[in-house]
Amino acid sequence: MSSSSTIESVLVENRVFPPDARATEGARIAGMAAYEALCQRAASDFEGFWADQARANVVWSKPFTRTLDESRAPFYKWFDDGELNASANCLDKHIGTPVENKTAIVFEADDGTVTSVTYKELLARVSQFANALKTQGIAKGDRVIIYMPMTIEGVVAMQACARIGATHSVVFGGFSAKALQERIIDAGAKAVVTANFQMRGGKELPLKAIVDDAIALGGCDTLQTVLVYERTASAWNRVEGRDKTFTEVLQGQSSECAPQPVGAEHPLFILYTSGSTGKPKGVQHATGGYLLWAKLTMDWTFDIRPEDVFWCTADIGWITGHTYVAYGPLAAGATQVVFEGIPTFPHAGRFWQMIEKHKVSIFYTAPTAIRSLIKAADSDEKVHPKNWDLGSLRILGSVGEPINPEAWMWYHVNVGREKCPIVDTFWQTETGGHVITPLPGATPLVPGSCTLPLPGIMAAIVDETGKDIPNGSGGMLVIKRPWPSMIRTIWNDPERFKKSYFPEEMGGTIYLAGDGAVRSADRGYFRITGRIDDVLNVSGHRLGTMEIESALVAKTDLVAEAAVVGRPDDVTGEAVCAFVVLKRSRPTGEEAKAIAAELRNWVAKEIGPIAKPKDIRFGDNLPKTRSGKIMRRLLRSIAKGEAITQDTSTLENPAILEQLAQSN
Ligand code: 6R9
Repeated sequence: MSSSSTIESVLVENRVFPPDARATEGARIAGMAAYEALCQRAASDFEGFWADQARANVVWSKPFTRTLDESRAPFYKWFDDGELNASANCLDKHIGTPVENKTAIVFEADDGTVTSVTYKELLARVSQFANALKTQGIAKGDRVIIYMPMTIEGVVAMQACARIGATHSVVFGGFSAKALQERIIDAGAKAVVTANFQMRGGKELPLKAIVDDAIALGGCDTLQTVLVYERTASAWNRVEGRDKTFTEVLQGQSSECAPQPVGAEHPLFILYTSGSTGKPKGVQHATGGYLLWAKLTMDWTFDIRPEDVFWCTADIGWITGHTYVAYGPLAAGATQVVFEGIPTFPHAGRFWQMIEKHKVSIFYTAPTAIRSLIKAADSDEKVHPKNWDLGSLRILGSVGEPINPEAWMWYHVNVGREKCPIVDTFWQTETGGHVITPLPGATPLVPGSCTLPLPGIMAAIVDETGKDIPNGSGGMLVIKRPWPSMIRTIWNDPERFKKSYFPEEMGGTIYLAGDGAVRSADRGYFRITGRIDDVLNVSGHRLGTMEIESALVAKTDLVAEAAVVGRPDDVTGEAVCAFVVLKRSRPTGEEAKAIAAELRNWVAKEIGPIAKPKDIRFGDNLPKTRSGKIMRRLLRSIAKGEAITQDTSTLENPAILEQLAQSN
């Protein structure tokens, strides 16, 4: 089978792929009985189970005596009288072991240039940068924004913050000045670490200039320093007194820096993610539980072995790049590939070429990337994975959104050559790491299903009142007991934390994931059906519909009202569709196209290019109920091109539906 079109479409998925001998042999969790034994242990001695894991997987500078504190639930605390340092757990731990001279990171730049560092070298670089941060007045508890491209330096900056106990907040390099400014202010950041430019797809894109724009928007009162990594030789504008280059601050710094021990609950990082209101949430993670999870899931989900070459394609600006680039692989002592560029440059066979070149054995990417590479391979044989030797691969992973069975099968056949288990890992920024996922040496796989919860994760599907729903019927995904790497709070907003994740109607202590799910009648396997709130998933990136609406109406000279919904898209999973009412009359034809283009660019400027609406439709108004609520379910049908079959009797202005369906 060479193309996606030859793979039959499946309505009801009943293919099962049991783990083969290659995956089971020597696996940490070999076979379902081993998995069930762990689940059993967690169920019968929950705290004892986690205490054992935390002792076995984390190096504590001061051992903990309390495992779980539920006295202020849902503000759970884990291992809270213990002390550790996350960077020491990723680097120092390996010194004096065979890992110290092992390659930690193989970095492939956008243009194909390869550089690498050993664990020992990485420790020296992190320590030097940590000393530089200290010289700049950054201390334990301070917040540092990292706005960096995918580089070794980006990982170094994160690790260096962890080393001195500063809390980092990485902002994805595709976010706009406005989004960056909001995060600098909300986090109360003292420093921004950035690069002059980033290289993507052969293009040099500014980063430092966007930092300048963000600061110029005002309000960044806590900010004192901007540290600039000179990624390229191109000139950039320096603000005297505030901006310093890496070379300047690293000059003369010692490559030794004792790791600062912090309490287990000390905030390791804040990562902003979209929620169901216009304002992104600063998801706060604790050092101890998070680090445990990063290490443990490398062992459990990827069954990582000393000879593996691990490659997670996610950017460090997302949670996947935190747990499975900046922390997990290092805590596991693995060799990993870090890639600066994009999957389609200089050609859409780049991923396959890199797997061959670096002998990658564990490859972890997103369904949207797979789907776009299927499309590319279908139209150009030369970039099909069959052109490369992918024999080094042992395990494949998927993350970020549901993977459709067709894409799963293509990945399995053409990339995994029918030999590699695919771990379809369900998790979220808030969960810190995998929570529902197959185990490569144990779980029989079903395409499109993330299968079963990890041991100790009490996942369930319930109705609005928290009552369990039987297998075979859809409901809301929850996790009934806390787990070590869960979100601790929303930075600066504990009330929103409680409201968003721990609904009163369910008792106030059960974690609500925000996704719909269904368990299969036969195996009890979970299948995620998508978000149940106003969050879209475009190419695996979370976008709040409210965020995009706020951005649109912020164009006050033009836009009166806007409603944003998602519609299914072959490549990106979901696409953003905006319905807009202008302050002037409804445009048509060329004029509508020009205004739509203007609005797209505006959204890119306000949030980032990833949030640009794919469709913009103009109406004289929007479908509303008599009480003035926008009827989004109707807009969703229109966006999909479906006939309206829903009840429209509560609609104030039914004629608008026709207009919106026609306009484009
Ligand atoms: C890790 C990450 C979280 C949302 C989540 C869900 C979707 C992630 C998935 C998946 C189905 C999977 N999601 N993994 N849906 N199957 N394997 O992506 O975090 O950016 O916070 O997004 O992504 O909808 O709620 P984040």
